[in-house]
Amino acid sequence: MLVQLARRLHPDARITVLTGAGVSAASGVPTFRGPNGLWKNFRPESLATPEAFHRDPKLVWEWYDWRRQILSTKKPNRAHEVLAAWSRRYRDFTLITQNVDGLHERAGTRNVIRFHGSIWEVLCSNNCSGSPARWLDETVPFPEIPPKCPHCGGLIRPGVVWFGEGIDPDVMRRSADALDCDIFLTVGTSAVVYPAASLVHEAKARGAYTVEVNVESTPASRLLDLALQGPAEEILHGLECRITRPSYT
Ligand code: BJW
Repeated sequence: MLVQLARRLHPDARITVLTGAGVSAASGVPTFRGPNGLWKNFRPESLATPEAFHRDPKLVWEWYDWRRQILSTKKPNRAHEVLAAWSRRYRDFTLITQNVDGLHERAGTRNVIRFHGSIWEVLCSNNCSGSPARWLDETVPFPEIPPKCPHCGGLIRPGVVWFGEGIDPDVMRRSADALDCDIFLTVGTSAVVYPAASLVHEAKARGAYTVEVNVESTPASRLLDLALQGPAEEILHGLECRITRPSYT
């Protein structure tokens, strides 16, 4: 299987990869769903919606501040490294990530589309005229929760996409462009959150060879051309060995 897939990943191949929380699992970042997932102990509607933020910004910020503290101690793993190497090697490579953790960027990946934003960016919830649309703030932990806008003194919010919020139109357009590819890999995502979950199906409809890498099967598995079951950090490493050393067994 990996040998045949490695052959498809030839130097002129147009490659698009969609990643989810499973890609960062080996770095020690909790996933959302599953036995040890974040939603096991926290209800999404209490924490990851605009209504939750409006109702209790302190609670929501405590959760994000806690996750930022965890993330600040984590490093990219072998899955991030392989994808970063591909982004430098292939002329036509796009990485669409649902992850907000910034680990793809820290691994040196080029052409990353952050589908659900970044936990390291913030924006003024008043949309005040004195502040940029969004800005980087890597303060860990925040000295005051909820943190305030340095310009208007109102609340700032995490630069992520919550349930019920639309995907940034420019992000949507760039992602749609990347669906015209030869190979579309979906890696470490439960494939249940839309519209991200529809991307692989659209890529297949446009003619891409579609591959899933996941430790378990998902609603997408049986609809794709190839489903590889196993940890992303191991499967992508094995694939990279076969691409760079064709005699590798
Ligand atoms: C491994 C591994 C290893 C573990 N190796 N694998 C159509 C149908 C039904 C519902 C909807 C629909 N369209 C829209 C909706 C509503 C909603 C939605 O999808 N709900 C479903 C859950 C039912 N979608 C939205 O609300 C979206 N907005 C929208 O559609 O707006 C419409 C609109 C238009 C115009 C104006 C206004 C509105 C927004 C969705 C935003 C999602 N946000 C979150 C939080 C981000 C911020 C934060 O981090 O706090 O994004 S939720 C959470 O889920 C996060 C993730 O990016 C996302 C996906 O999760 P992911 O990455 O798949 O993680 P897990 O944990 O689910 O899965 C991990 C996987 O890894 C598992 O499969 C493991 O097996 C695997 N794994 N170790 C390989 N080592």
